[in-house]
Amino acid sequence: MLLGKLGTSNNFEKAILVAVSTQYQSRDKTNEYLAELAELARTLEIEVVANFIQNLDSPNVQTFIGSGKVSEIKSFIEQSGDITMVIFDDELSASQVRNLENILKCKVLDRNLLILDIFAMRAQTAQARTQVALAQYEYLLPRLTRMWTHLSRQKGGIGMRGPGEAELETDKRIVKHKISLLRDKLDTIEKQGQIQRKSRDRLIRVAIVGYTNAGKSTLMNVLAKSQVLEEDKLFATLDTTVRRVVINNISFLLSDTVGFIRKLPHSLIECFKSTLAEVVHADLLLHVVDVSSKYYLDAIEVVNSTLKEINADNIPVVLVCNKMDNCSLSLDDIKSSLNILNCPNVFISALNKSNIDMLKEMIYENIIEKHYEIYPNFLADA
Ligand SMILES: Nc1nc2c(ncn2[C@@H]2O[C@H](COP(=O)(O)OP(=O)(O)OP(=O)(O)O)[C@@H](O)[C@H]2O)c(=O)[nH]1
Ligand SMILES: [Mg+2]
Repeated sequence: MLLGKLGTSNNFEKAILVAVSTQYQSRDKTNEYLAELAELARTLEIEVVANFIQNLDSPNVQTFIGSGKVSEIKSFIEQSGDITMVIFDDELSASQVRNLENILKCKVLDRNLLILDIFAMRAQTAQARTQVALAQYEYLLPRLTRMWTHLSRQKGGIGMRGPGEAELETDKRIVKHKISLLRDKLDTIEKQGQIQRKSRDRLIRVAIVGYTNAGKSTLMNVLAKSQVLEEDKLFATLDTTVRRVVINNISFLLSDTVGFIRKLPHSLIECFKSTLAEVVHADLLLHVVDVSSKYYLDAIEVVNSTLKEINADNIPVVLVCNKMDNCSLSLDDIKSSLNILNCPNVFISALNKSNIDMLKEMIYENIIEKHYEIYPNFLADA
C-alpha cells in the first residue's frame, strides 16, 4: 500500500523502520504500530524500504535494540547505499540516538520527532505554529547534545523542520529563554481565545474528536455544510474550526479539531491544550471512530485516554461509528463489541452521507436540555 503510492521515485528520503515486540506487545500489535509509523512517514514523503522487529523485553540502554540487530540493520544500510534514516517506533534517549547514529552512519529518529515534524508542516495559524515550536523546543531541550553531532546538522530535512540551524546551535539557556517567550506568546493568544469563547458563552458547543484520519473533517463538512480540508493524510487538521449549525431550530457551535494518535508526545498534548479548549468546554463530544479499521477499539482507547489527559472525560459523548460503507467486520459484531463502553452510538458514513439524520437526532436529544437551561423561555417564545 505504502510503497505502491510512493513508487520508486528518488525524490524521497529512504528509511528503515524499527520496532520491538515484548511480552506485553504482540507481534501483531507491533506490525500494526509499524503500519501506522509508515503512514506517518508517508505523510512526510519518506519512502519506507524495510521494517525490522526485535523481540525484546527490556530495551538496551546504549542502543535501544540489541547489538546483533544493530549489526543486521547496519549491513542492510551498507548494501542498499541510499538509506538516509532509521526511524524507531519508540522514544529514544539522546544518548541512544547518538550511539546509533555513530554506528549506523545515518540519521536516527523516533516516532515523536516524526509527529512533531508533521505538526510543524501542517501548522497554519500563529497559534498552531507557536504551539508546535514550543513542543519542538521542549523535545529538543534534553536532546541538545544530539544536535551538535555532525550527522543531524549536515543532513537537515526531515526531523529538522522548525527551529533554524543557528538556533539549534545555541546552548540550553537560550533554548529555555525561547521556551519561556513562546509560553508568553501562547498565553496571550489563549487569552484572546478566552475572550472569544466568553462572547459565545450562551451558545451550546459540540466538539468533534477522534483518532487522526477517522473522518472528523468530513463529518464537520456534512453537518456544517462547510469546506474544511479533508485528506487521506494524518493530521490534515491542526487548527480548530468552529461553525454554527442548526438542528430542529436549535442552534449550536460545532468544532473540528486536531486528531489524536497513540504515543502522542506529551509535550504536544500540553502545547495543544489551548487549541483543544473547544473540546474541554464542549457540552457534547462527537467521538468519531473509523470502524473500517481492524483496530477501532484501540483507537477508541487512545482517544479516551487523551480526553482524560486534557480533563475532558466527563463530557457526554456520542460514539459516531464512521466509514460503515467500508467495513469488513459485520456491523452487528462491531455493535456488540461497543456495549462495554456504555455510551450511545450511531453508525454512519460521512462520505456517503448515510444515517446523518439519525446522528442529528441524537445530537438534538443530547443538547435540548442544555438549550432549555440557557433559554428557559424558548418554548414560550416559539
Ligand atoms: N470510506 C469512507 N471514507 C471516509 C468516510 N469519511 C471520511 N472518509 C475518508 O477518510 C479520510 C480522512 O478523512 P478526514 O475527514 O480528513 O479525517 P480527519 O479525522 O479529519 O483526519 P485528520 O484531520 O487528519 O485527523 C479521507 O480520505 C476521507 O474521504 C466514510 O464514511 N467512508
Ligand atoms: Mg481533519
